[in-house]
Order: sequence, then structure tokens, then C-alpha cells
Amino acid sequence: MSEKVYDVPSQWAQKAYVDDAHYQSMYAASVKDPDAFWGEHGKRIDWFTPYTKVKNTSYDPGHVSIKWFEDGVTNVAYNCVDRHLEERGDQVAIIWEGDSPDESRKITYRELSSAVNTFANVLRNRGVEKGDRVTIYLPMIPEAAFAMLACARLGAVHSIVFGGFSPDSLAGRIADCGSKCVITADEGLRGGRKVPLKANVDAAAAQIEDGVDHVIVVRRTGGKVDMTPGRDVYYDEAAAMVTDECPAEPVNAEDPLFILYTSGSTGKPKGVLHTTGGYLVYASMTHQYIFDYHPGDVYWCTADVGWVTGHSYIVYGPLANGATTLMFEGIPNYPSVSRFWDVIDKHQVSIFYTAPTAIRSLMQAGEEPVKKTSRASLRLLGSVGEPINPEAWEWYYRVVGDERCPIVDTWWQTETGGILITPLPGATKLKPGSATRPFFGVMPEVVDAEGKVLTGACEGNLVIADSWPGQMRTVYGDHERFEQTYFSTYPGKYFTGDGCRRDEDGFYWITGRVDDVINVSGHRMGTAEVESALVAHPKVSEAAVVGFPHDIKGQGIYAYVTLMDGVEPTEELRKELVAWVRREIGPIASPDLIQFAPGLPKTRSGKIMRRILRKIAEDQFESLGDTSTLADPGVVDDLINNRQNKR
Ligand code: 6R9
Repeated sequence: MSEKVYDVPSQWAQKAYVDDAHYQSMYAASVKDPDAFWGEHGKRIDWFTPYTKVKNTSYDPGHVSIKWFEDGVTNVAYNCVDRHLEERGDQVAIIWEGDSPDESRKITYRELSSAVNTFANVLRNRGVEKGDRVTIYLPMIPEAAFAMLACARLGAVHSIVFGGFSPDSLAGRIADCGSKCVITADEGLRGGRKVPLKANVDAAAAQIEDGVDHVIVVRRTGGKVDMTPGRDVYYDEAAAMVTDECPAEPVNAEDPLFILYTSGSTGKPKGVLHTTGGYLVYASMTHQYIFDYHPGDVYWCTADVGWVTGHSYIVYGPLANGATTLMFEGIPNYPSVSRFWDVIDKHQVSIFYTAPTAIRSLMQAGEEPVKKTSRASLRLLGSVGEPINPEAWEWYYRVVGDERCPIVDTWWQTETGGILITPLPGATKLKPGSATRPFFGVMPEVVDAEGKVLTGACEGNLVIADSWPGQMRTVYGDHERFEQTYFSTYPGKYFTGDGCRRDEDGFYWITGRVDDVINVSGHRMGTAEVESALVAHPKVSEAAVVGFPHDIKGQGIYAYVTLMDGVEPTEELRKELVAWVRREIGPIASPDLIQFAPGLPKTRSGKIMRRILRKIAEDQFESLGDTSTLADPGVVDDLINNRQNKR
């Protein structure tokens, strides 16, 4: 635990949108009268029909319902594009930096408008209408943003699937939301390596009973792919047939904007559903205040649009604010470990937002690759995805930011739509490792296992007591699962799944997930998903998966596997199982360590005691706790003796 405190630099307190006094009064107003507060801030976006109602939400068990600005009518693409044209049509909206340092593109708001309208017409020609779901499986190319905004323009609902997911995972996500149209690229390009996106779509479509009606293929590498006549079309060929004028469909504030699948503690990934008005108000307001975005800034968030961070803080928040947002196709260490810093210098980036896992891996290369770059354009740094350890924080602050740039450690989730707990750079002193204080309108509470609300300095589970505009509205197609997952553990409150500590200053320190979700390099993985992939292998009888501390990834995946009778536990089989999980879910789910275990620790009722498996994976043999209730306490010794070593 770090004791260091960094006070707000005085020039920040003077120049930022809010200083501490301002934060205190705005925060107090926001929680005292949410209707008045959000009623005012809801006006930051343009409405075709203004709302007359602001907040209409209930966390009551059995009746969870979340509506914001419910009678307002607007359009997200209109807000992210059209309304900027008059004032900043020739300003750059998107800077695209390709995988290779030789490739980049600048797209003005006027060009963005033309591209989005064209894309919308291509979709419309294929029958896509308001409310239809469209799956996007694209690399980090500008067309990903065009496609998102094109859907929003038509009132269609996009579901982006990260390019690192396997055909199986993609098929599950296409089928769950019933997309008839998939947008992909011939191939993706990352770190010089090609990703067979179109081939994956073909494999996924083959698994879906009715297949898909349309596959739109953006040419990225020009690689040869199979095209199914009548179903598949190259984007450039379809775009040549349409105009670049397509009216923005008026949509209700509570009409869906997107679905994004995320892992939970049980079962298959959930389709987190976000709607239009509240989401956009919240994404744009947080982007402006937390990153202290001012016109002229060049803002870069290194996430992939396949994750929620890319949705809210590469595309929707920044573009709603008329910002210049940078989109990066590549990876931090290609062609060299200076890449991030080179890109910052090349495009004069002033605000930089990345993940702790990237910082930790770049830290390993030492200071020289950073120090040989200028980074003089930087003024603010951000972190997201997992707790940032104080060592990584200090390095980010000292080496990357030259002790000049505040760091905003932003805590939030796919479900929250936008950042909930974070410093504001002109208002909040910084403590390395703490996400600090709630954003306006956010009411965090720390509760114990029984749900008792703890006061003062304390440690427990993090819940949010009332709704904010960016909150998810439901699990697509399964409202009961939504209530069950988030509102039943502590009835009447939104349960985040995270543990946290609150210190004497009222600052929050997120300690990580308290459920069976692990966070690998900032990516959420349900242990249950990896387990079901493993047991699908014909040689596996049982599997239990837990996280273990990993120097770079934050957490690694540790799998205990029991083989079918008579199957030899070989090194070859270990490799085969890793490859199997990669194929089933995707490379991000590859187990780091597999331990063959003849038996797993189970209670007499047959429940696997994960607590014990977690402790063994963490090397905490002394604190296994009571093992006497196990059906066969003897399995524990075997597990300890055969524990796999960390790489
Ligand atoms: C935005 C995003 C959400 C989970 C969340 C928590 C962890 C994210 C964090 C953080 C500590 C931060 N998390 N940001 N933990 N400090 N600044 O990452 O969404 O992929 O849904 O993950 O990530 O455990 O519950 P998502």
C-alpha cells in the first residue's frame, strides 16, 4: 500500500474545468437532486425532441427498471458527427495510426460524415433497419468507427466482437442477438501478423442454424478470401453504388444503441445492453471532465473497439465532444518497444489513456526506449482495466509523464457504460493505486458480506446505491438474469463484483473481483467459460480454473484438469489443451498453467472448493483454511506437490 500523495498542481487547479471546491459542490448537488443535475447536463447533447422527464429508475427486487431522459428523441451519430460540421467540419476527428509506422490517416469531421452516411446507406441497402442487430468483427481501422456510427445513424444496434475471439465465440454472439448482418475485414493486422477475420466469420456462420444473410467485407490487407455469392460483398464495391447522404433516424432516448458481450461468474457471456440518451450524455460528460478535454487536444485511448473502453472513450465520448481521437491498429512493442511514445511524438498526443498491463510490460524494457522520445506534448495520463500497482503507477508518472502529468486511474465496467470512480485532474490529489473518488452522480458504498453498509475507513464489497445515466439497462433477451446478476446479492443496490477499501480520505481502492471472474491483461474472463471449453475436450473429465498473480498480465489463468480414466498426462496433451482453449474461445483465454490433477478438492456434496485451488495457485499453502470438510482431504497434498511453476 503506497503512502505517497501527489497534490493537485496549482496550474491544473486553475486551468481545469473543475477544482476541488467546484468538485465538492457539484458532487453534492448531483447526489442531492439527480433530476436537477442531469436535467441540466443532459443538454450537452442535441435532442430532436427535448426530454421533459429525467430520472425514472428502480432497483427494487423483481422490478428493476432504468430509464433516463425517457421522452427525449435524438440520434447518436447526429451528435457525434453532424452537429460538429458547421463549427469544425475541417478539424480532424480521427487520426488513424496503422500497424506499420508508415501508415496513418487523418479524417476530418466532414470526411467522417461522408463515410458514415455512405456506410449507413450500404447497410440500409441490405435491409438493416431501426432495432436490427448488426455484428461488427473488425480490426482497429477507421471503418470500425464508421460502421458503429452507421448503425447508430439508422437506429440499428451494433454488437462488436473483439477480433481475438474464435469462430465459436463469434457464432455464439451472432446467434444470441440474432444478427443477420456481419461486418468484417478480409484480414486484420497486428504486430505484422495477419488475423483471418473473414475466414473466422465463414466458420462462425456455418455453425449458425439459419446462417447470416449479409457479410460486408472491408479490404484491409487485400488477402484472398472466399466470398459466398449473394451473401458476401466487398465494402468498397457496395459503397460505390450509394450516395453519401442518409438521414439520421430519430430514436428514443431509451432505444438500444449497442450490445456488448462480457464475461460473468457463471454461464455464457452476457449481452450487456446500452441505450441511447443517457449513455451518450454520460460518455461525453465523463470524457470531457475526467480527461479535461479542451479543443486542440489530441486524445489517444489505446483500447480496442472490441471492448467497452473503445466504445465509450475512443468513439462515442470523444466524438460527441467534437474531439480529435486517435485510433491505433497495432501493439505496444511493434516494431519496437518505443512505439507508444513514437506515436505520441508523431501525432503530438496530449492525453494518453492505456492499461496497467501495457505499462508493466513496457516497464520491463527499461527507461531508455521511453527517454529517447520527447513526449513534450503530453499533459495527462490515464489508466483503466484493472488495479494499477503503485510501482507501475510511479513508473508511468515519473518515466512516461516526466512527473508533469497527472494520472487518472479510472474504475468502471462494461456494465457502467462510463467511468464511475476516478480523480479529476484539477480537483483530486493522487494516491498511486487508488481510483480515488466518485464521479458526479455516482453513489458508491462499501458493504460487508451480509450487506451491512460500512462507514468511514473500511474494506468490503463495492456496490452503487443508485442509478447513473450510463448504466446498462438489461441483459439482452434476459432481464431476469440482469436482476439476478447485479441486484440480488445486495437487494436494492447494484453489485459491481469488485472488492474495495475506503481510506480515511474517503478514497476508494479497488482490490479486484470477488466473484469467479478473472482479469487477464485487463480482459475479463469467466473461469466457468474456460472450464466448459476444457471439459469439451474428449480426454478431459473435469476442470477447475482460477486466477494467479502474474507479473505482466495482472492475473494469469491456472487450470486444474482431471483426465479421463486411462489417459496419460503428457506434455504434448498439455500443449494440445492450450491450443484447444484458444480455438474454442480465443487466444485471450489461453491457460498459462495446466496442472493434471487426479482429484479435485470437493465438499461431500460434490462442490469444488475453489478457495483451496486459488490458494495453491497463489503459493499460499499455509493459508488453505479448513480442509477437513473435504470428501477426500488427501487430494490437497497431491495438488501442492504437483503445483505448476510460474513462468
Ligand atoms: C472498463 C473495463 C471491469 C472490471 C472491473 C474491475 C476491473 C477496471 C479498473 C479496475 C481497478 C481500475 N477494473 N478498471 N480495477 N482499477 N481503474 O475495464 O470494463 O472489461 O467490463 O472490466 O475491470 O474489476 O469490475 P470491463
